[in-house]
Amino acid sequence: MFAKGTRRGRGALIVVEGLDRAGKSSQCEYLRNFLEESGLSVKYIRFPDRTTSIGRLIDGYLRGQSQLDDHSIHLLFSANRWELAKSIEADIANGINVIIDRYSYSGAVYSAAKANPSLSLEWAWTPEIGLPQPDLCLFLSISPEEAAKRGGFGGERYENETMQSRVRDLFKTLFDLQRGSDIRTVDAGRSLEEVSQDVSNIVTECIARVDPASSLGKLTSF
Ligand code: Z5A
Ligand code: MG
Repeated sequence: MFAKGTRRGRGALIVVEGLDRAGKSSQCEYLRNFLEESGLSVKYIRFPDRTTSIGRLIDGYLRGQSQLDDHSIHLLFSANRWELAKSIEADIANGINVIIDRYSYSGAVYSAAKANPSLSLEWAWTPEIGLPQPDLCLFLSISPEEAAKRGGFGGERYENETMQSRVRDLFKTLFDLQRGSDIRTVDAGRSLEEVSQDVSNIVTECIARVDPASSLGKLTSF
């Protein structure tokens, strides 16, 4: 917990990642409330941000209403992050803690999971280089069996067994390549309360550790 009004300097950038139905959005909402109740300023962003003009193109693609080349849609997902990058940096500099629901890690692995020979993980990561680097990435890990208990796949593109199993492997590969990043795996197959207890503990540690005078890093190449 944080004493009200005692923190000065920059906020922390916290990313929540994971497979389909791992509970990312539920945990982001919980975390937002937890930090607000602790007296901290918080903003919650989710990617894709379907409200911008780029986001609307992505939304149409995910719903199967439009067809796009794999590279084109990949670059739109990345552009959707770049269009918010400056405002994320400004919020962090102004002392706001920013929670992001899916980020560059999802961006790279979902596109690479298509197994398109000209869209490798490295190619997919390249447009992410230079975006704000999270102070913490929480990976909510869930088995396919536990995820299935939370309801069947929805109607959106990528919501099928083959994609999800490739995505699981690629997250591992990508995280192994992230030198110097704080990536923490949380067992998300437990109750909402158990998962949120771990999430709030890890985030509390992260916020306490971030040097208020430091500047936010940038994502780098492998
Ligand atoms: N995508 C991409 O390709 N490239 C990119 O750059 C980005 C994304 C950013 C849409 O993402 C797709 O875009 C996604 C990746 C791709 N494709 N797939 N698959 P999205 O984030 O908009 O998708 P979503 O539908 O919001 O999220 P989600 O991943 O499917 O769900 P979630 O946020 O992880 O879970 P939730 O909504 O919090 O919970 C799901 C259900 O489980 C819900 O009924 C909860 O009440 C329940 N739940 C949650 N936690 C628990 C626990 N602990 N116990 C029991 N039940 C629980
Ligand atoms: Mg979600």
